[in-house]
Amino acid sequence: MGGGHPLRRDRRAEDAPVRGRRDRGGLRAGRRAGRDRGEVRDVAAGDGRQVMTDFPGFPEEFAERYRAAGYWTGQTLGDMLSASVAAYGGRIAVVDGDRRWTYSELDFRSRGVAEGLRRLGIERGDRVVLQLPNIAEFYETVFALFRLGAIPVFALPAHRYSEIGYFCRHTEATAYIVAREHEGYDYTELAEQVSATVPALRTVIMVGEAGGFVPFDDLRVPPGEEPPAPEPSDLAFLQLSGGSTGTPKLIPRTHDDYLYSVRESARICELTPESVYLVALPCAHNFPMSSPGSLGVFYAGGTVVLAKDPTPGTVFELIERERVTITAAVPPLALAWLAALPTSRDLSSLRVLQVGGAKFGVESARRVRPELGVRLQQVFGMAEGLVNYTRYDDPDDIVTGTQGRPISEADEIRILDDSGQEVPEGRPGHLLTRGPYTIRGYYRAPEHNEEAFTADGFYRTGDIVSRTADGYLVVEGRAKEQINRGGEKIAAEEVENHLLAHESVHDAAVVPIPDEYLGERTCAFVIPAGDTKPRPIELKRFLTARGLAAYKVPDLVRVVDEFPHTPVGKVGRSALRRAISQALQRKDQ
Ligand code: OOB
Repeated sequence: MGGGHPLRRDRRAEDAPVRGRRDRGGLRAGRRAGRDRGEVRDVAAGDGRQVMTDFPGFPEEFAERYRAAGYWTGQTLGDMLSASVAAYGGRIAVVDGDRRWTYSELDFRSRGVAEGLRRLGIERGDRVVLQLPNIAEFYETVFALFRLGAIPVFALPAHRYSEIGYFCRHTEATAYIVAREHEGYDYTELAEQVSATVPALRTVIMVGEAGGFVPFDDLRVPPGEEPPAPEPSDLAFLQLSGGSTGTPKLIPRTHDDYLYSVRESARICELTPESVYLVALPCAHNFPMSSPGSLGVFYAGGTVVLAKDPTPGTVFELIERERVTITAAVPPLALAWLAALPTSRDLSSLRVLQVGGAKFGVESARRVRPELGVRLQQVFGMAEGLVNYTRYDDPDDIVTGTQGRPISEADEIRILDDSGQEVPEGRPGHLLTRGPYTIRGYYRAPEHNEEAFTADGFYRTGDIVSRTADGYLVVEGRAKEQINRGGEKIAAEEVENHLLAHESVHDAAVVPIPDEYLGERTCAFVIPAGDTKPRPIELKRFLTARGLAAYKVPDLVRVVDEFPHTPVGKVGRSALRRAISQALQRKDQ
């Protein structure tokens, strides 16, 4: 909802209570009226209150420019699938175990599921939290939601009540779609908890043994009448931000902007109908979804193969069986695959290994071609937008030593020092970006948007980078309070808030510690509230019991008497990082 409107910034708007269903008619009417003319206008709620729009869209001046340049083509993601069905209908689109769906079948199925969802009362603009592992139902559902104009909220299988409950509440989701079981975890209890505590949620749909929930199979009805198509400038879905704040941020992507990044990614990665892409990472993540990922493959008419887990055994077997040509990994995964070589499996079909999500060290990068016999492509991207690739014809030192250059000549890059001045070439600075597929603000987060975006719409990525003379970016570090645990992002403040909820914790600071394999792990420093020191194991169990995803539970917990402070009185995080790294080094020696 709300694409195309700058955010109103007055307090009244921010204080307005979150809207319920009854307001939507008014909002939609307002949006429709305003969108085409691109006006800045207030949107009236059904009961006459003034409400804010859900997120700041692209200003009309920019939208016009992006359309005129041909970046935005006026297609929706549903149109994209339709075009591929017309061109490649009989080819295999998705492989999941023994299931092989052609483009026509995927399309037919998704139209059926769209009708099934419609019969359950899910309609255009509704938010639907989607938490599925790497199974074909994921694409069936995503395209069904796109066709309906309903908004998928892409949760990861690792999320638990803390995250899922929040996504449902924050987006006022009307439905939650989840698989019964994944990697030994039964989602029933989580689904029960969510449905008991989120009032707006009307439906829980479960893939597999559904118990008291709506079985996914019930959605599989014959396709109904084609629902009215969403506008290309509409919100298509909400993606998750790694974040650095207390609550996860949701990223509003439109059909127009996302499709541009998908098309260009497919072109840069030279995808064709012969391409076979293996999804080893969680399918809902931005990297395997659009860089070029499954959507890039669907655009090009190729085949998406789903791996149920990313272990070398599973992955190598699928590469051999399906003649996979390209796949994507985060650095620890790439290293695990390299470590499993040599293999008796035939990997000769593989042409490209993409690595991204976290910094791939130059020494590791140099191993890819000689050991795996494939081209390496580094990918430095973010769900907020900007994606950088090394190109296939780049010389080796660029491919191994940089994180690539932007997709588009319209990606505006600024690298600034602490005082906001541009840094000279080759010097590290804060990366800010603006462009045809980078958001202008998070979903329902007006205050945070004031900090995360400049007044002229640049996104402050929180990454520290330098730029080569040829415009390639090298990731040098990070200014945001985030831990990048092998590509999985953890916001320090989110974990700190959970720790602070423990009665024996007076204060908490969560920092990264260097890790040879994951790049970083997480260490929580806590100051006890009274005389009894909380035990680390007890705190970890506490976080798990609060429903925090396992990857966010700190690897180490240190109980201390006080924190170092910076001259201005902030917690000295770098001093804490140094202290824990030194202590661990001493232990290793
Ligand atoms: C990808 O997206 P997110 O949203 O999970 O995380 C974005 C952040 C970046 O701001 C940066 O801090 C880090 O992840 N990052 C990298 C990196 N790729 C991402 N840091 C160093 N080197 C890299 N190659 O992670 C993502 C989205 C689309 C494509 C690829 C990755």
